[in-house]
Amino acid sequence: MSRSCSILGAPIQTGASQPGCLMGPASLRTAGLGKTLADLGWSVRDLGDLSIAPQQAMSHTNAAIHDLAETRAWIEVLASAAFDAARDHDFPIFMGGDHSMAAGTVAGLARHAAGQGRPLFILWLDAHPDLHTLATTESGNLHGTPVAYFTGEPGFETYPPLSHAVDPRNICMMGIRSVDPAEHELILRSGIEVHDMRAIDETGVLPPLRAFLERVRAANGMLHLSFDVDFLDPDIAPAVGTTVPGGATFREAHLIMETLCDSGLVTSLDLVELNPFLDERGRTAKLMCDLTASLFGRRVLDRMTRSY
Ligand code: EXY
Ligand code: MN
Ligand code: MN
Ligand code: MN
Repeated sequence: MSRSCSILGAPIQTGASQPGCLMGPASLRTAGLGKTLADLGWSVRDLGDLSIAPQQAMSHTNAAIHDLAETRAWIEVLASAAFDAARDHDFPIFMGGDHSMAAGTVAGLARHAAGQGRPLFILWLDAHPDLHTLATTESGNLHGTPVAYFTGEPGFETYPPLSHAVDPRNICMMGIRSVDPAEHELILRSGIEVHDMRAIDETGVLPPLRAFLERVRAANGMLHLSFDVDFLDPDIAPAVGTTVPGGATFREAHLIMETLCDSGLVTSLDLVELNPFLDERGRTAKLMCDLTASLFGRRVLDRMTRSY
């Protein structure tokens, strides 16, 4: 019996500075994400796109913050939808939309994992740690805050109350290369495992990834992969509003996804920050679909032996 996965769109862009992420789910569907996974033998349920009602503006003492009411509404809707999707499917996939959506998806997944009596681990592939609180963000772009929120940092009174926080020691970040001072301070005291690009240059992606996966396995953990397009080098993935030079290569990214697949430990996925308005004939969307295919079992040799 094939394993079931679901794809669910979250066309949110209020957390970002550059509009366009709201077209992310449509672009991933156009790039053939559902069919790609079905061709690999998965039963795929497309759950459509989430939406929120119009919101009354909410102010905050940090005047830089914008779209707080919309972000709060999205987090609420996403936390509930993620909990349901994790309950009903083996492998829920959440298509963004900017990375503020992970405040909702991870909150819902943490509640689901707690119900299963299992810890939730997070692999965060990103150029940024997204570790600002509402007090420390200087840009006011709330896609820079999800990790601080779902690890239970204080200062998120205007966000939905968190039912289960993620233990920061269960978070591994890879690809980091743009960190603000307040985020650096939080990294140092939180226990989050951070492998920035300098460390990846020195060790390669496999040693830290394998060590983290052994921790997940030993704890009988559930593992959520939150994949920000800007983890990748902008030369291969230009369709994102927060590009940072010196990102992961095509092969580093596929090796991570293939290793995750071989581990059998990943239980959910965010694909976030894809901005089709910045794409070049859909090549970033196609790359994200191909990387997801590597996570779901596609291998070059298999493809070569399969008759087309
Ligand atoms: N740290 C910067 C800020 O807070 O605005 C940049 C955040 C980029 C966040 C993107 C989703 O990864
Ligand atoms: Mn489940
Ligand atoms: Mn991010
Ligand atoms: Mn990022």
